[in-house]
Amino acid sequence: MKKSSLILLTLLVNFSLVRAEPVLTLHVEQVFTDTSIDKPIQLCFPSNHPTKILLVLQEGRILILSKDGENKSENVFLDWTDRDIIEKNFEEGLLGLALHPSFQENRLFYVYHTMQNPKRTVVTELRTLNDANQLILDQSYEREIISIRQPYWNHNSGLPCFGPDGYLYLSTGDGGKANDPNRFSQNTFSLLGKILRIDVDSKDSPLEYKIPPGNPFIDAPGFREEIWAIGLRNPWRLSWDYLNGNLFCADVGQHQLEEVNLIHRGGNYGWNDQEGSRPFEFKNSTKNDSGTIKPIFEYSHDLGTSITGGMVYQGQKHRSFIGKYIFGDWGTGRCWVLSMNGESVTTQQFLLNENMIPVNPPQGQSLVQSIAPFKPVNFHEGLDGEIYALDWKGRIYRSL
Ligand SMILES: [Ca+2]
Ligand SMILES: [Ca+2]
Repeated sequence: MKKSSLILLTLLVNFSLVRAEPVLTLHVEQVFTDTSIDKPIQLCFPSNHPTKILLVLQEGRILILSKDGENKSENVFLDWTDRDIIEKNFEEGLLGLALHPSFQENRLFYVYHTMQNPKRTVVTELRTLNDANQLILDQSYEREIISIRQPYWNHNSGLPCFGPDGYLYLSTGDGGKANDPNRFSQNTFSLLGKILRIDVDSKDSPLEYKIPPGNPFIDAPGFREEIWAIGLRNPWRLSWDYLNGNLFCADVGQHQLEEVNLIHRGGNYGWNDQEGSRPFEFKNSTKNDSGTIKPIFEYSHDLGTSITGGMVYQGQKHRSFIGKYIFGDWGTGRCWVLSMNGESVTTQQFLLNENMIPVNPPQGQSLVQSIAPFKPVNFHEGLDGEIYALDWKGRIYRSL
């Protein structure tokens, strides 16, 4: 394995916080340097194939990486680059993959992706061939689970995940454009700007899924019953802390604040009446913020411009990270680690970017001009407890 680009990431204590923790360090290296990677979105770690890692590329392909070996010949698992999935390749494309909780037995998995003509986002169920030794897509099988019409090319969100309850959670963006002009996020007839929860193991015809019992708006007039929570803008990356049952959701802000939220059943997360904990600057409703759920953590646009949600580390290898939420900012490359006590953040610590440069822009310089060598798009924990970080610019880092 190549060990070029050995990088040291150092966590600094932010002294403005309640409690200082010992300085933590995490050493990482760039891996899979012999694979051509463009706009990586996600890694997936099938537990029945521990030596293989699936790499989702936004362009419409999924590659199989050999965990420890060389990857000189590209092993393509899925290739949809000939399908009409992308008009603008900034936020459209293949946006997430979730293995079924029983993937080992039923071989099912779910991709979340855009489609064109008409513009929409879709969850498609796929499966692998019945071969315990290999990971091969069954080209004969495909089932469209849900399709959501998209008014604009941006804010499609992505990265669905299964909850500990076995249901599929999906985070959808507000449909796009600035300001959520149609107020989809607060419109309970719309599936845009929401967290959805659906049961993909059953069908309630004509749906290709079932509304799980316990969804908060069953039989509520004026509500789509798929809705689990409302008021999100572009919630990139849902992830579970399985130990505490917390569902983390980062929500990308517009001009002011980037949010980390804990998603509660039936909750309203504010957009587009609030951006973070503040009233939205172009708010056009008279609603006050009572009843909306504030972020557990937020940062303003002097630190970042587009939050990338991460994951709570639940492995054993890097013990000082256990139970902490690791995430970053796509715009500036800055990364954070939050320590939690139940549902509260007790400390935040910064991670320097890969060049050991603090990513605060110089005074008077816009963030667009600032140095952002690392564009975090996802964080993962491997089966072996290693921490992975994906750089949208085509690099994958793994802890040592
Ligand atoms: Ca959209
Ligand atoms: Ca919010």
